[in-house]
Amino acid sequence: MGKIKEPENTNTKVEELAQNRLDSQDQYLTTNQGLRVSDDQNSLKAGPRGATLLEDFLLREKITHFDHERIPERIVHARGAAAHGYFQVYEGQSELTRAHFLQDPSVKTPVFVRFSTVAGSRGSSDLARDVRGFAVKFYTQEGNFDLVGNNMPVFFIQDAIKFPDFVHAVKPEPNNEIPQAASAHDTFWDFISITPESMHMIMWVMSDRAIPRSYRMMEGFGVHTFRFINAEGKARFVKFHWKPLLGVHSVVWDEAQLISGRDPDFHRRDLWDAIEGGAYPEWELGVQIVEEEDEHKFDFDLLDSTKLIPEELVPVIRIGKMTLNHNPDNYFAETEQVAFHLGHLVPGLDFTNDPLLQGRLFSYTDTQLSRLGGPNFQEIPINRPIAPVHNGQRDGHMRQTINTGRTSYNPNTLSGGCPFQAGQDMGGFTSYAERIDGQKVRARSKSFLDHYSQAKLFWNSQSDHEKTHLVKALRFELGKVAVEAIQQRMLIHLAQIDAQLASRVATGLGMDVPCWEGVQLNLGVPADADPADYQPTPTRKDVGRSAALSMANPPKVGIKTRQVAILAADGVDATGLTTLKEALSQQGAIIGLVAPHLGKIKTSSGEAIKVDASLQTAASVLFDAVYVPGGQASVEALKQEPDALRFVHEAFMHCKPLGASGEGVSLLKAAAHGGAEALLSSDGVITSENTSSLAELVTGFMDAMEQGRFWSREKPLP
Ligand code: HDD
Repeated sequence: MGKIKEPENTNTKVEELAQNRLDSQDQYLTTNQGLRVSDDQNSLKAGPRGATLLEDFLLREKITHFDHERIPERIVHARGAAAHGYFQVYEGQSELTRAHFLQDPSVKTPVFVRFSTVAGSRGSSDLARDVRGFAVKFYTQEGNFDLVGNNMPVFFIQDAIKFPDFVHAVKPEPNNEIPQAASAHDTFWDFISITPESMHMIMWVMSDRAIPRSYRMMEGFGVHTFRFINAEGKARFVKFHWKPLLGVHSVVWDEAQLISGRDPDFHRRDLWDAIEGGAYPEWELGVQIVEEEDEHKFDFDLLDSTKLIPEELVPVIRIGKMTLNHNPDNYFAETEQVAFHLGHLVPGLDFTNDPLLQGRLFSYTDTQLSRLGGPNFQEIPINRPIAPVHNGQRDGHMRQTINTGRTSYNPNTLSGGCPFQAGQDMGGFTSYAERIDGQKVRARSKSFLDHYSQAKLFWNSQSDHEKTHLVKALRFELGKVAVEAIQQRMLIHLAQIDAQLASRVATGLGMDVPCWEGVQLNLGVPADADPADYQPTPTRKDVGRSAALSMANPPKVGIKTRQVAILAADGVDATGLTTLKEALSQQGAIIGLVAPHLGKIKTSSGEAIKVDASLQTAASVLFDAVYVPGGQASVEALKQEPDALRFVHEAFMHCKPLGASGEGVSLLKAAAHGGAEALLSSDGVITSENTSSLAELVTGFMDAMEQGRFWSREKPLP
């Protein structure tokens, strides 16, 4: 992949990290003490065949360090990939907030962004059906601000005290540690089936949002309601959104499962390659603003993280743009050691009383203490703010800073009172003076009890194919559940969301939808509470639709970075291939020439061209579209390859654009399972046996690529 644009070196954080980089090119091998090593291949022995000597400090240092290379993986979000970049606001937001990084459009605030899956281990597949983490660290001039969000705007639970239960339920089951990175098992659905507050999130996780095409093509959400506070002290509620400029795209479940085998690093590789190739991913930062006096005007509670604010009620205003333009130098040093925390905040922002948010405020620093080994994790280069750090905190494991002077307390006179406290006018953080007056209770607000209306809103807002995918996902997940009572309870919940949804899922399970009457749902009501106070309220009648919740109509943004497989063998039509490659490259698409073997193939004009992948190393699931150029010998050779026929068939099944010219059309016919004519007349299959109209054909193929997928090919699902 060639560079489209030179990487911009505009990132002050990346520059700051330079002092910690180490390049060993043209250097001697040394110990950690700087001693040059003469033999790194043999340990010190009593004779060439004798025992190894305890004295061998070279051996011991090397092995000791190796023995301690691993740190605990994150308890959730263990698998991730990250990149550096910058954020710029479009225009000053002083009316909304006094946050410095949101004032001046000329300021480029460095960011480090880590994307992740939630349930799987560090080595699990990128393509698990799961929520994706979307954590952004802004290195602002006022200190670090971490926006630790997901690619879904709501969450499974309303109160942080349920988080360990939720995570234990979704993680591999503790007796046999099965299954890895999957929610399709009994403990997850057992928990969910008695946790009605999860139903809205379940709709999102069973939708294709849970299997993104790329990290670059996901939305991000801060989830909670936060506060913006301006210089006059006026506060407003705010919800944060990230809108990808490439639109929101997903793969289909069958494809996701195949990718997990073919390339478990699919998302990680995609992000890396895009940045290396200069196709920098971009997101706009959007905000939904609610005036404090409007807090109670919604039929849901702004403090409830299982609810979103429909964009039709409060529009998303796009206030700035984030660009990722620099890959990390070292995965462990940066991506693994980065520590995010909602409590990393800057003036102009503040929390709300969302009970999920409040609990998170405890968890994130706490977890770093064991994950990164002590209280000095903020000194690790990737976590260091670019703003100066001065305080009386001292010592602890692995302290790096050499604090000078006698005082590490405040107030003091010996250091003239330094470091000084900063008032608000000097950039000091002050908490929003929210009035709080309440009895100490363990309770859930009744305003949190409508668990089904927004789940229905999501279902209503999906297009037909999205609904079908959601039904299929539930059939898959619940189909993997062994205990029938769990499946029944889930069907009861689904029926509260939509009768058709429940009956379609039930058909797949070979069950009937049980009626609610007489079924005892244990909803986890506290021991001495009145169960009546915890019953979900019925789904609202007036639930409409919200276009923003569907992925069906992504913006037309061209085909830049879209991957095209060209299937060819010796004798491929030289003119056809050149026309296609030139047109695709001009639009920024990435081409992979896939042939029966690696090395080179000869075109019809005798030119030897390099093959990018063989039919053994590639698969259609790693591409967005497939094209078969003409050339009698080439196509005849491909027809003899079952892998080539599968390549085409799979791409067709996954509703991807297929193109073929000249003799290439006959490969498509040979690969058709449901009849050649049906395949050729399907949407998104662009073919012409007549090579004189090649340019037109290629344009049609690229239009199809821009459209993405052709869902009309899917078999209707009862
Ligand atoms: Fe969390 C990591 C996002 C609820 C406790 N969380 C973590 C990461 C993301 C989120 C993106 C990975 C950060 C990284 O890349 O290093 N978490 C969320 C969102 C939530 C949420 C959007 C709900 C709105 N989380 C949540 C709760 C708790 C935690 C309720 C605990 C009470 N989360 C953690 C953690 C993790 C974490 C255990 C594991 C690794 C880490 O923090 O650094 O503290």
